[in-house]
Amino acid sequence: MQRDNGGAVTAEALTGAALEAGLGYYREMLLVRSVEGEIESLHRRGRMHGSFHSSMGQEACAVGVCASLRLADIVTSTHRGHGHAIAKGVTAHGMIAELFGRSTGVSGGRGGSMHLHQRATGFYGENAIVAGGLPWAAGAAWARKRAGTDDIAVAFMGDGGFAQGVTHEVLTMARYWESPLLIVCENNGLAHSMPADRLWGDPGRIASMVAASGVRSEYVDGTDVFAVAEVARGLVEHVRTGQPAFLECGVFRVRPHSISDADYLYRSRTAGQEWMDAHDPLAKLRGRLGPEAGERLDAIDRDVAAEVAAASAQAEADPLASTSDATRNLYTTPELAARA
Ligand SMILES: Cc1ncc(C[n+]2csc(CCOP(=O)(O)OP(=O)(O)O)c2C)c(N)n1
Ligand SMILES: [Mg+2]
Repeated sequence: MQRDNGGAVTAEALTGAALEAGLGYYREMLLVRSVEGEIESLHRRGRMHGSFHSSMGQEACAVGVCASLRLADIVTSTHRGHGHAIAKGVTAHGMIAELFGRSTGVSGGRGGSMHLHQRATGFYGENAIVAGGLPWAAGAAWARKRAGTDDIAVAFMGDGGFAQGVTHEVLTMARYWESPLLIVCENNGLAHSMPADRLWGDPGRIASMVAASGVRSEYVDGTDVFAVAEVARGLVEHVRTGQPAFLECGVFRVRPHSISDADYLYRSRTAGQEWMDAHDPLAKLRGRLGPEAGERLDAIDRDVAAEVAAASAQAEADPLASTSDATRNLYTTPELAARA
């Protein structure tokens, strides 16, 4: 959900505009949860293949950050990017069809789960290289500044990405060039099996390391969508003035690293469920919106379930991407294109 008004929402008042914003966040977060739930189910039933990294537990971060973005702003993502894509505007059908390898997928069925992108929504792509989206976003941010716009680029990354050299190069260049780049680090407590606290200490420490480098940096509870939206709005405003910023969101990886990962080898089998019982961002938001919103929330539940079911059925029935198109849209130069 993107709001061109910058999302005038406060954490306290849950009437009027704040209530409407909360219902919007709820719908978007539920759509992420439901699309990923459908993908998981399709995998379990042997109908969908390939890898899949669930972002369950991290929905409020994607939705809260993208609430302050415009269509013209761009987002780059990670291997765990379905939530970012949906929050930036990719539809349930476009995503599920993409993972089915259908020609109607947002990337024509050629991107799959970890390389889907959609230029029209400004979702400039997931990728499987840890922190690989940062230099893309840094280049896009600088290009936008040079073009004289106040559009910005947002790069999502994981806590593991902070150990990558490229992250520090990007921070240095973005500060030096005064690039409109917001880096959002989803600290979900693990980089595969490496606990984040062993590398970085308490949540908030990554943000404080970045702050020490001179880049404006904040930490927020990534399970509270109102808090994320509010902090992100401030940072986005700052970035639009032509400065980089950094946001660390404290979240949790509820599911195994990927659908085929044996996470019980390095943490308890019940860790995800226990965390959800106490901190589920959707349940938290539902509670916050209060019993008066109950009927509207139930209607959203029904709408989203119907939307995802229809999207999935349509996607599965759609035509497969054609193998004869396999060499289309590959990297080229004007010179090579002229010779082809
Ligand atoms: C450069 C690089 N190194 C290692 C890997 C293998 N790998 C894939 S995901 C991952 C963990 C990433 O952790 P984090 O950045 O915290 O993201 P999360 O999976 O927690 O969302 C690793 C090490 C990779 N894909 N790329
Ligand atoms: Mg992580």
